[in-house]
Amino acid sequence: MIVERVGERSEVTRVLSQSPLRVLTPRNHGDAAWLFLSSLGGGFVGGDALSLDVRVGDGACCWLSSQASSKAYRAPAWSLEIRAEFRLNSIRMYELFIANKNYSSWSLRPWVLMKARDIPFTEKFYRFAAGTDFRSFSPSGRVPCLVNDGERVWDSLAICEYLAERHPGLWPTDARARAWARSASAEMHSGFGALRETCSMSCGLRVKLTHRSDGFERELSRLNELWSEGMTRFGGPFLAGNTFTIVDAFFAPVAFRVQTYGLEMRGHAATVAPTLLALPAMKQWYADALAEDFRDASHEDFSKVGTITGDLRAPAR
Ligand SMILES: N[C@@H](CCC(=O)N[C@@H](CS)C(=O)NCC(=O)O)C(=O)O
Repeated sequence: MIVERVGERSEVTRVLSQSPLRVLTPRNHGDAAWLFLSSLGGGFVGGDALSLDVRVGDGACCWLSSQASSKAYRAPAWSLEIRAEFRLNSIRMYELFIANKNYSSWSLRPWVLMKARDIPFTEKFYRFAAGTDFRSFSPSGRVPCLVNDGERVWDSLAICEYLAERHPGLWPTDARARAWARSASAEMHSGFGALRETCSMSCGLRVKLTHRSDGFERELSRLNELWSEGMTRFGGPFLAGNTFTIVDAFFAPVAFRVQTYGLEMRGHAATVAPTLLALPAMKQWYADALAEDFRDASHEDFSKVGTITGDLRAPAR
């Protein structure tokens, strides 16, 4: 059983039990997580032996008990053995490896998800620069990469899915909204190539586009359609309802692109980028991006797509 601090609360982030033992985790009004031991046989009796491994992370607390109906029955001839190992503050923080906030759209996805949903992590920042080998920490040689207790997870989609298994509610709880959110995130992950190529993320720049391909126009219109659909079907203010979920994290880099390139978003789709940009987590990313006084030449050439009309970043050193 693993209990971790998530925002103001303690949450059970992993529980595995071997039949006939079951562990129930009802929601609780306070901030401790509740864990109730239960057995299919209706209670614990002499001769039963339980072995428990409980890990409680930094700042988290839990209540561990048995259900009233699963109490230990008196059996004088046999003893009931419960071996429990509690490891307190033993959970290491997630480490999230990312690159330049001004440019790294893929890094932004898990970063903003974890910030907006109060999942604590240590940021490991690496600059794009000749000689920086991302393979020293990421198997694909790309960012983002998440490290948890020695386990490495790379690719923004895999990272968000990994987090969703451990922190309830990162995908929408409503099944229809969840199916839509998964489809829209997958479409963003594997599609929108022309939009990505024409409008590479550069948070601090303002660019007037002069070259817009047919593919780009088609994708911009698809983006309008997709965002409008999310807003009208699930009622906003976020893409799949009233909570910031993984689908919003997937489109967070697009919100910066809308701002940089002045992309035309119409009707219900027009509220999405301003809502995302107003989030404290997005404001923090933006401020950090603007403060970067280092550049990567391969991300600075806009001559094929338009003209730079503004640069709000700290001067390059
Ligand atoms: N599909 C990957 C793409 C990751 C990716 O391309 N990251 C870029 C930075 S935004 C990178 O690490 N580039 C370094 C390189 O290509 O050497 C994901 O979703 O995480």
